[in-house]
Amino acid sequence: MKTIFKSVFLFVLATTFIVSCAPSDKKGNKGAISGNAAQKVYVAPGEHDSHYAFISGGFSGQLAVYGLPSGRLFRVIPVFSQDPEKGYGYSEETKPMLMTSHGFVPWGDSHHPDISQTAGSVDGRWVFINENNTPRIARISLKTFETEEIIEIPNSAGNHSSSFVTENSEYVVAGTRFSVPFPQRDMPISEMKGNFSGALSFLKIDPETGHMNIDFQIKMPGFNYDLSHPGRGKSHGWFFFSTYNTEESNSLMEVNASQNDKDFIAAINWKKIAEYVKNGGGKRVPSKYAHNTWDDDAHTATTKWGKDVLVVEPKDVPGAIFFLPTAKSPHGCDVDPTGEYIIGNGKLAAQMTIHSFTKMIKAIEDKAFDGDAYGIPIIKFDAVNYGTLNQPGLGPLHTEFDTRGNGYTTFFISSEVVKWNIKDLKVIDRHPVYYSVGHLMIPGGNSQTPDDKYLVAMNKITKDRYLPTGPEVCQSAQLFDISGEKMELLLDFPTIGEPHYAAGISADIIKKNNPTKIFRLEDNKHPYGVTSEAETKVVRKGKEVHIYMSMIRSHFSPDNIEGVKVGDKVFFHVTNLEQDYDVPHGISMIGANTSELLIMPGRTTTFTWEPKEVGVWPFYCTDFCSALHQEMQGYVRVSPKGSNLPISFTLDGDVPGEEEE
Ligand code: RUQ
Ligand code: CUA
Repeated sequence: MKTIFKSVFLFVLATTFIVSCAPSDKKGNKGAISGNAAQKVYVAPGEHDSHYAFISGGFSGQLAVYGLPSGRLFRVIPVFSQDPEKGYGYSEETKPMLMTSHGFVPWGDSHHPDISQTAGSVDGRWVFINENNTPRIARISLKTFETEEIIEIPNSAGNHSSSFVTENSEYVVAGTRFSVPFPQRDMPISEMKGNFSGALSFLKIDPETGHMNIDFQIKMPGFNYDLSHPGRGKSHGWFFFSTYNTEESNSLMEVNASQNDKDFIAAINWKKIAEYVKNGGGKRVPSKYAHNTWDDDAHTATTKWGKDVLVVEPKDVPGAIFFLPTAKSPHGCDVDPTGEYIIGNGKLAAQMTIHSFTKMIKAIEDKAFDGDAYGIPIIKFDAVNYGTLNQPGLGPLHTEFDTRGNGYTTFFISSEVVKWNIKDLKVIDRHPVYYSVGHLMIPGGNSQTPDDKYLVAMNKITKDRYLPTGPEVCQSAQLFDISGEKMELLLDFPTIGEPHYAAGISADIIKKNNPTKIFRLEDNKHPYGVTSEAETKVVRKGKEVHIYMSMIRSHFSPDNIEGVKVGDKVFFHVTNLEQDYDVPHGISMIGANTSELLIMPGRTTTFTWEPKEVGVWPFYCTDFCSALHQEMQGYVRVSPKGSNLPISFTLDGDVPGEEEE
């Protein structure tokens, strides 16, 4: 009996998926584009897009920057994965960014970018993004478009319900998707139930620098914590996390974690817990984690090790944590701009659950509870539920909002975006997407003030939408104009990796942040930096050879180096003496087991080279920087191991910095 149920269930899931990808294509594929769509996305040569979209790369581990409405890709910001294009994770300076308690981890799975907020609106200072696999949160500066900080989340696994930011950037959160032994220990997997925990971590953000610190971790029951969003406006001070696998099963999850008709949204009064912690509550538990920060003056990252975290047991803070019953294995957990409605998208349910914050507060006052789970009160469904949206589509995942009281929800299985009115729970419009949409994004859609002209749907499957490129076609985004009653499809554009989520903002806000354009050499605080060619030199320290090199259009100094031997470890510390933005130079060395370096103006960056063979080996600039870029090159002479040829270095036959005779 059990096996029959299982196979029927799997069959239903499999068929709905196939259906989702095929026939909806015919309709609306071409016809959906109205006559002036091209005009609406056309950004004339030399003109700027009106919005930035920061789209996560999923399994690429990075964050890509696009313009809206053009859909043009401007930059891929390396975050959790090595990037040979920029030397990120290869240069000695950036390697510490990828350090974790498991050692150097060269890859990550980036999911949900969220822009910092001030007074309930996106402020364009930083983007936060979570890493799912080896739990981490990164902070990217929108002044430099570079990753400035990565902090590891201990006692956690599959950091999925992350990295969402409260309305004044007080906190950014991380919630574990997989429950695990807390602290980790050797135990039978079959004894999971009741013995694993789910850590929900609250990281404080420094309002000036953006620096993150783990303020506290809540040790929740061993469910899966899938997604989360902060309360806002009237519900500011609360955070909501969707859960699934309240069954606490550990195998064949597609069946065993889909038994309960309702799972929960966990409502967390973080203000109350922060207060409790401030007054000495909680217990410090040993936990090792890496905290990597980038120093923009020394152009170098360093790793500090966290040794413990403050752990809060729910039972110790009564009145701070509640469960809201929500239809079957909810995925997305979204809060509307007013903060009143909390939406749980039960991906396996025929309905979406809309809870009311006002009702929730009243239910808590009235103690309208339906028992508890591990001591956490479960609020009666009717006491908290505002209503349900019945059969709006198949497989609801995520919801974003406009300022006119509408929600926009993605449906993975039926491949569509549905627009609905939150107050009267009526569907207003639906539009097919191509295909199998996951997230969607409205710029500022996570705030009190969505900038609601555009909507971007991010799709998992593209099939016939682009020229074929072998067994996989890129994933893609689709841009809609949502300013009218009906959604209007304007554009398809391909994305890097898997676009798990995005954050959007008006370009003016970021331009106002005045990205730095001049990089003064005096500001270079790198210990191996030089401020002029006269300071360049080569120094032997035992088997290490340190080259203090400079680069400027169109040569290196020094450019001829001798006295290096097989068995040496050569450090190229290379300073770009250009001071104007957009003038990087690159460098690469034949046979180096690392990437090239792309060095920004005013910066010093280091790579290492361990020559294996004697000879005269060239290096060159990898970025076409000037008319004489092809002349930007040099040689290193490598002598045998036992050679006693001393180190020497020249530029045009002279030692840099020494007076000519
Ligand atoms: S989760 S669809 Cu990280 Cu929905 Cu991607
Ligand atoms: Cu410097 Cu090419």
